[in-house]
Amino acid sequence: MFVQPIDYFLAVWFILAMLSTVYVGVDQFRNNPEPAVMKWGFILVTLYMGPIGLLLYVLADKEPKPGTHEQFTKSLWKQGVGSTIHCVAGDATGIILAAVITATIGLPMRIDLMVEYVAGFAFGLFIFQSLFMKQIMGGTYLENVRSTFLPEFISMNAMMAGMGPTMSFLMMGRDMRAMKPTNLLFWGVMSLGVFVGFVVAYPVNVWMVKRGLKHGLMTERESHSSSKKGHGSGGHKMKSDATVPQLAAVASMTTLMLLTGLIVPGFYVNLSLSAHDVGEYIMPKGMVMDFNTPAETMRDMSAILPRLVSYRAPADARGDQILQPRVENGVKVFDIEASVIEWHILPDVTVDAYAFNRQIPGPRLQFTEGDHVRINFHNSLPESTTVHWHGLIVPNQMDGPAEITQPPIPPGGSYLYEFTVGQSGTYFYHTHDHPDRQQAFGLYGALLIAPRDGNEAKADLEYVVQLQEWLKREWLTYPAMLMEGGLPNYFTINGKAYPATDTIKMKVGQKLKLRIIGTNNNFVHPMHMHGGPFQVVAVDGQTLSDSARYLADTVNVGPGQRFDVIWPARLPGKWLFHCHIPHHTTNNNVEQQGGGGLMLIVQVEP
Ligand SMILES: [Cu+2]
Repeated sequence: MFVQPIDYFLAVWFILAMLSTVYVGVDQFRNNPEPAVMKWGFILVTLYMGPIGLLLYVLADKEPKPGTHEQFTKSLWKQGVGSTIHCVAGDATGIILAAVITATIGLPMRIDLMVEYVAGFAFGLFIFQSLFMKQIMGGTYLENVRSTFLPEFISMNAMMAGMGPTMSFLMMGRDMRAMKPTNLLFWGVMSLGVFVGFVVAYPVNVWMVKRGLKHGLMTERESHSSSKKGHGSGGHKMKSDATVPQLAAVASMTTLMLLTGLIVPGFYVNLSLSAHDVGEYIMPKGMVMDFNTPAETMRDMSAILPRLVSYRAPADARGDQILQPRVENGVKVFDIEASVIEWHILPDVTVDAYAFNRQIPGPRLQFTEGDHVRINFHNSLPESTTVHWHGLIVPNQMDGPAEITQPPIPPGGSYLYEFTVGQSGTYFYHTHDHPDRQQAFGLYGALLIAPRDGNEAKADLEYVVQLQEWLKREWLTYPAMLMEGGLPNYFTINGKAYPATDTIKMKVGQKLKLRIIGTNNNFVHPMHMHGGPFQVVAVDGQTLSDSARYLADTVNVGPGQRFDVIWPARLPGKWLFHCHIPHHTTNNNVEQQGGGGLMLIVQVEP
């Protein structure tokens, strides 16, 4: 619930709205001599507009001293407030009820708006104007419907001309929790919408009061009159002096305003979507969303909802932990589960992530060439997924691409991957269902296969490097991707950004083997070594022949690529291994202790 700053603001706002409403309600029934319909009008509007409703009540309606209500409420601006309150109370109640119902059953926004207009108009006309005013105005119910139709039409049009676009732009905006009545933000948008509607409807209400088309504030006292209703500012029976051309012009103008307010937002946001389509998505700032951006696009780029996190990893937790198999009838069996976790990429920076076995990167799978392996996979994510064994020759139905070789594994579902390992070298595994979203959230892990004959380039130490890009902003984690609004601001080696990355310790004369894996989604990272060149000994799991090996101090590691390199420690000191795109060695553009992101230190002792 409380995942954005606005949520805290709204909580305070609605507490104030409740207190304001209680005050207005108590004061209306204890001290204010006006008809019950106006009392309820102010109570409802204060509920919707909070302290602003209270302000209007105190400034325009609450008599300063007993017996002064008639005099106090006489001026036109206050009468206009009364007239608008009356209209807004009825219309907004209808609109809000309709909005809750249409959101719950999942109608598209543009249908929502029409239903809301009809409901608001009906509620205002048939209940607040005709029914509640009948006692005051006299006459039959039908006569009241007829006589209040035009003023209600004009006022409702203006009200919805303000409230409609407020709802369209904010509900279909960046934070689409506003689409669902179960979120505070929905009620915040309703409140703001009522306020904007009030402001837009106020001028025509002032005009209609002035021309005798509508009542403003009225006074109703019981003491002097035997007939309970009777006198107030100007009497309750009205005679309008508005001309037909004037009425036609005002009615046409407000109709035009209404149509503009309903149609124009559709040039900018997709009003064909419903609360069921996009109800809880929060989109990254800067993302391009237009009138035909599909719900699938929004789902793909939306943040992980923090309430979906099922496990918070300790700040010092490390990923890439070796997963020990159990052996069943000679088959190595590995259990892997995907779930939503919170992960520290720095001591004071967390990301919400999709993780294999609650770690980033996922657990290291170690096979030996010739092994028969079974991976018992369970999906505890809120969306479907699969696992792909990158670079391995496996039976096609074990390969992992969702929809292509297997149905996506639904939330709560499981899948058995089973194959014989015929290769050796450096590989990795990752999701193959919406990988632009899921792999960006952390679904990847190293897969290292030892050759049966032991014939591979050897070194004194080995270290696996898995690259990743993250977008963490405004307390939320979005999938980093090369789309507007999706660019990453954090970068990790093995789930940690420098200075939280490992320091590799070795001695002069020792050789270090780095297995660098492009587990990231977006960039080719030129991984560079200080302190002299390394020898590239394997590419994409394929060991190079002696004559094919080469010296370099930088390898361009693209997504999906693997490089095994051997670096001899020549001189003592702290030697850096880092990406050579300098932005990738910052943490949200900040350098900490000389860098950030894709950087680690190789500490060489004499
Ligand atoms: Cu880079």
